[in-house]
Amino acid sequence: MQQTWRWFGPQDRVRLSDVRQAGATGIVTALHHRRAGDVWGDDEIAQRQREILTGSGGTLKWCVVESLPVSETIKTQGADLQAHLDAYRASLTALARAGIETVCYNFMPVLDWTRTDLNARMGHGGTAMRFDLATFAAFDLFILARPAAPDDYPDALIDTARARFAAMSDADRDALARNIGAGLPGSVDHWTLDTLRAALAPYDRIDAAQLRRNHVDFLSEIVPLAERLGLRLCCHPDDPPFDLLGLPRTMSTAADYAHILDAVDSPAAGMTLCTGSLGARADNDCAQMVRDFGPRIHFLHLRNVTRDSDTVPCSFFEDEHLSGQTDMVAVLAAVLDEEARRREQGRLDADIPMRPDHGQEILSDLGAGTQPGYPAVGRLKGLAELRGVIAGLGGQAT
Ligand SMILES: [Mn+2]
Repeated sequence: MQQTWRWFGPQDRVRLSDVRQAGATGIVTALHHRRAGDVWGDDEIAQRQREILTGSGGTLKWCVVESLPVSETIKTQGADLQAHLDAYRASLTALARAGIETVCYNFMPVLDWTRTDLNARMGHGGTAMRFDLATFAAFDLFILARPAAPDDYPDALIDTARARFAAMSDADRDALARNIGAGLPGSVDHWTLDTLRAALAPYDRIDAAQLRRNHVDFLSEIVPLAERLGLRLCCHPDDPPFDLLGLPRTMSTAADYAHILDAVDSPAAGMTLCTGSLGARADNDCAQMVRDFGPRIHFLHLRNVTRDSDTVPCSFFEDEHLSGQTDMVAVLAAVLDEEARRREQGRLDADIPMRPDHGQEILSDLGAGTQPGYPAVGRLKGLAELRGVIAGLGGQAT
């Protein structure tokens, strides 16, 4: 496995010199200032590569793009679809020219990763991110006031959400709306209540089956080019892996991945296996997914969650990397088996890039103002633990 680290660009308070001390050897980043649908130009890609090389004393390079965002126009097949597909292809072509081979994306409608609390206090004194279903329902029912929301929750949960909402101050309500509307980490796209309502509207006519068709259509349009360019696309799972705000989510389970990867049967169309996202469902077995989808896994996000219950949906928090309900040792053992198979087959991508996906805020992270989920010390701790497990299993983390 190659140890990588997400870096949000020059404004990231975690410096490239910190990344080196953490022991990572590759950088995961994006042109975060670009909006979904923009073309990524050669100059801007080259500038970001130079920043990484210079800032790390020539030791780190940009090895995974996370993410090249898929626009709502593509997900909903709205007006200007062809222009958005052309832009996506142009960006892929420019990335390939720059020598970058792995491109992560996701196909979540409207909302990307979603948490209700970015700084939940843990017993050890640090903080972690949390998704609380009743608090989320309070947002949906009483802040966003989505007309169909009362049909989407059981009565008991609505009662809990009503009480939760009543107990919140105006500042609490604003903070909750901001947390949910935060958009992609580091992204310039943030939702207000009005823009969120407008973005939900096209999904009145898009159910899960239609969204899957749109995803297959998108891949059918870009995968032939990705094959020619030698690129590996990898789809990140839904986070959390269940429907939100009445929107279909269709990359939440092994069956969801099997559907897409079978429909577009190319090594250029693959999976970002995120144990943190998938682990928020009790019916997802992440180690089994590594065995099932191994050859198509192009990128690994290693993180752990602890769920409040085994129901779907459920509340959960982001636990320490080895402490949650996903058996991280079993996942890493399965990944090492897959890498050994690739070496036997002579595959050039035998070292799968992985990164500690999120970390709790501990020690000097507290108050440091880093991106939610992306503190320096908490991730360093996670990476060090993962590296230790890999070594214990007889594997190698490069
Ligand atoms: Mn992830």
